[in-house]
Amino acid sequence: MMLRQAAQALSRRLPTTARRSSPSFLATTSSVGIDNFVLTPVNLQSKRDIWVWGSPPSSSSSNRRGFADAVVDHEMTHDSHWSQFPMAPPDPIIGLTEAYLKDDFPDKVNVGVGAYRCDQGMPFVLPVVREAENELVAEELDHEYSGIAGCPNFVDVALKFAYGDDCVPLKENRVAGVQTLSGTGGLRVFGEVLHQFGHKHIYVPNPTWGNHIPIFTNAGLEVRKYRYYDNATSNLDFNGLLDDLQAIPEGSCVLLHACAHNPTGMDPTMEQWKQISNVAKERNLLPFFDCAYQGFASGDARKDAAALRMFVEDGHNIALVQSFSKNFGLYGQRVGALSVVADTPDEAKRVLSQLKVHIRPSYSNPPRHGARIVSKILSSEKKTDEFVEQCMGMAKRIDSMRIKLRNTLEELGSSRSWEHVTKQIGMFAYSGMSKDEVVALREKHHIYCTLDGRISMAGVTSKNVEYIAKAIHDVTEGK
Ligand code: KET
Repeated sequence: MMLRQAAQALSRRLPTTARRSSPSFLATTSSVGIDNFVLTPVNLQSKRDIWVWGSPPSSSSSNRRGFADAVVDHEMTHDSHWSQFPMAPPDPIIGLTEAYLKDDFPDKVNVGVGAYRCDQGMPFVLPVVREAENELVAEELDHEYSGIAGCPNFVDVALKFAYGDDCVPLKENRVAGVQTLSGTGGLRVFGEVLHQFGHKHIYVPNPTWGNHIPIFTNAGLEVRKYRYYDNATSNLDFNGLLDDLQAIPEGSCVLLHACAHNPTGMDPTMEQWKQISNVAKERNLLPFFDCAYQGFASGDARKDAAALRMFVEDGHNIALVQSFSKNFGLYGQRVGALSVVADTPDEAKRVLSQLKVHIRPSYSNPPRHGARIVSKILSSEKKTDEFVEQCMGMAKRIDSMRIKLRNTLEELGSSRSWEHVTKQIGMFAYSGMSKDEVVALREKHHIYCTLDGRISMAGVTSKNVEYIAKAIHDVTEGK
């Protein structure tokens, strides 16, 4: 019998008065037993009695504690198991959507989460995604479990999408790949596998996507930071970045944003990537690419993979997590992939086996529908071209909103420079607003963005851009 079940069974055997009434009553009760074990009350003075589970106690109370094989906390004054649960804070990104939905102000704006909206402010389904979906419905497919590693065709096309058709390790069958629960799930699986195979820490840029830190911490890794962005100049701190990478312990895993860095929107140039690749080589670092915005950086999904492709050409055995949330607009379908470049096909097989061993007790196998959609699109040249064009359309709309936001702020006579808004790429504008300004924006103007001043440009539209610019001007002017 499981310990907790046994404890509950024993608890039910106590007289109701003992379960519900004051600890002083319990002081008179002795041990009760089941299945040759006993559950004995100790620490009877406090409201919260501790029941010690194990072999029979001796008379002294210190020995009573000593014999314990395990300790079961039993709240005697409540029936609920959850009474000790404190309220957790809302998520810094998803929590904003929750707050936004509760706000009844008619002109409220959600520029928190990175989720694309069309110019009418509505969620957007790519026409090519709709088309693929309709075809899938007509095919009347079954809903059997997928394999632990997901849909093989999806993994195949997803890897080609990122690494390119000409990728040598792909051709040599030495890339281990699995379908994951989108980018987040892939990051978590690989974090846990790293930890299991001896990594104690992981290096992430400062700043980085907020969720990287709890993902890797919960995977058992210590999260350390390398310099990335200079707030004073609203630019990449490239010297700081290189210095920090040069100083970190050899063999460490370094997380890199493949393109459209979140939250800053500032990517290294290809020359700078080359220097990062060289340092990674010298220090034998493990480059781990998080690729969540392939298509949103340059507007061309193929070009946005240039940095990771260069690392592979340079001979790095990289790990890569891909998300299909933003570029394919499949947010809620949870479509992603995790892949690891190995030295040999045999090594790749062994890595794959470990990824699978890890996935099976976590969530068994990934969902099918979204992977089928991506698979259908990327297996067809025509549909892939349509996708590239439609993805480009999203990136262009975002770019036009960057220009409009910056121009409006300048027209309003802002004394700050907003040049970085148009220099940055991807979904976000890292505005440089302070926490107080962000809070004022929310409280006074019902505009929801993250506390670090990140604005999801994907939520800015022709209709709300002026309202947003005026509100930003209001909370920042004169400071
Ligand atoms: N990596 C990065 C860099 C990233 O910005 C996100 C999502 C993810 C991975 C994970 O996405 P997934 O849907 O699990 O594939 N970022 C946006 C959404 C979120 O916070 O969940 C965001 O920053 O708003």
